[in-house]
Amino acid sequence: MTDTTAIHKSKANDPLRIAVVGHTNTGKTSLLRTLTRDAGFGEVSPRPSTTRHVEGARLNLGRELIVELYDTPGMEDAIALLEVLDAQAAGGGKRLDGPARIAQFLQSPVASSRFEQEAKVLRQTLQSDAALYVIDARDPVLAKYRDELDILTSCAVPILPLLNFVRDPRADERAWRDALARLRLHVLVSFDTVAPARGGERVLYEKLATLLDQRGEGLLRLAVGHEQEAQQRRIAATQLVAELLVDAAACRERVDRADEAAVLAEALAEFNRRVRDREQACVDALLGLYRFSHRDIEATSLPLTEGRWRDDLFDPTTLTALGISLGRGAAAGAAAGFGVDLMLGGATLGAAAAIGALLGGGLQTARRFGRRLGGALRQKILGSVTGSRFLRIDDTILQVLATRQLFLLHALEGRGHAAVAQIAVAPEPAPVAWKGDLPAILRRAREYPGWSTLYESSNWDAERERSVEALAQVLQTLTAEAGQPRFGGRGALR
Ligand SMILES: Nc1nc2c(ncn2[C@@H]2O[C@H](COP(=O)(O)OP(=O)(O)OP(=O)(O)O)[C@@H](O)[C@H]2O)c(=O)[nH]1
Ligand SMILES: [Mg+2]
Repeated sequence: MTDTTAIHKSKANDPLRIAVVGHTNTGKTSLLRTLTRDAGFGEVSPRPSTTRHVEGARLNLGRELIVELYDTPGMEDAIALLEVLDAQAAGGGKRLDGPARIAQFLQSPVASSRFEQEAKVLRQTLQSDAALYVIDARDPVLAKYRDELDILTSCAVPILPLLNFVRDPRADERAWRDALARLRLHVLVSFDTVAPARGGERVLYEKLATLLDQRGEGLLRLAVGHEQEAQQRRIAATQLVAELLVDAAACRERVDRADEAAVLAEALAEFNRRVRDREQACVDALLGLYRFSHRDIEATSLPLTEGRWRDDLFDPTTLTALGISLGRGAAAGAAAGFGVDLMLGGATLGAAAAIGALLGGGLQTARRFGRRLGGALRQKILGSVTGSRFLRIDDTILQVLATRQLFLLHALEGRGHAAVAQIAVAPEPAPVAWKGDLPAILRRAREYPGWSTLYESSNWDAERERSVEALAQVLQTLTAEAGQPRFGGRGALR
């Protein structure tokens, strides 16, 4: 008899044990990263044989441990191993079934020498309730894969082949499906670990559950639970963006002695800094919510440098890249780095943002733009008007804020934790959060400066909460669909 006492199968109430196995470099560790939403799990690299030991990770539903996933080293020489297994079976003089053959191999000297890596994989597979066999779908169907599957099926645990890299144009899903069917593996799943399809995780767990029959019940609950978590995450994310937009739209800062250019310029600079910091806070919160970090964003295209948004929220090239055209006045303001409306005596000036240019660009710019704006307006701006003056964020900048956050949100939604390429927020074609006038909710926010947290004097009320909620709901419909968001299209903000 073969000694199988070292093999401990899980019991009915234990968490399920799933071994993640396959040829080297097919994305096994990457799969664990994505399923656990932990970008720090294990080591991932384009080099073969990166994972050298079995490493476990847990999938919980609340506090309940449902699944233990085991990452394993890649199998490297299945053809030679199969020869050894066949020779051992022939030499033993007894007809052994699959698991007994594997157990016999595990006790032989080669299992701790030449085939040490493969032995770790097989030991873990024997101890598991099922195995996910990860395939690089770009690879042609070669004999080595057939031999690997031949050996793995000998362990007598259900095997679910998982086609990885399916988003790559070289992936040949059809060829793999045919080849696997010939090996009597008819249930398989396509799952790109770097950019999993929405709902892909659910399909994976459901298919695995069918192979596990009654023991699959926990997986079905896990699938539902994780989808609910994803939905809650999306709601929380759109609330973060809605909060930012209401904060920014409502913000209005009174400027005393505004007729002094230097004072106003200083106030404008401070205002811009607060808007940028507020946007940064939203980015940080979104990254945290999705369990990503600043390393996941390309510093050049998403205007982030060293973990901070670069100071180009008000930069005309940012606006142009996002497909947002500026009115002449706003463009002039933006050119000088001030996307801010100045309200004089409570009324917004049409070309108000140009004031930023007048004041921020120094006397020379002031003269240049002042001439362009005409004498009367120039007079008005440069100090002959009495009464209150307020700074507030330009409509165009609000649109940029919304577009950037929605784009980031969309990228985070579709990103697996195995992804190594950074998010490049240089949308092509450029999405815009809305077309034309400011949406009604934000227009309304404009009327309630106390709703903003940009300056200390916040005065929140139930109406603000309702506005944030309503805005978040619109944002949810914009982000609910998979694929490229069309922010300006149907369902866009009005
Ligand atoms: N584009 C893309 N790259 C992927 C995908 N999955 C894995 N990779 C990359 O493929 C390489 C190998 O990934 P790993 O997760 O280390 O593969 P592994 O199977 O654990 O490798 P070993 O531990 O060496 O057996 C890494 O460079 C990954 O970033 C995918 O779905 N798409
Ligand atoms: Mg690995």
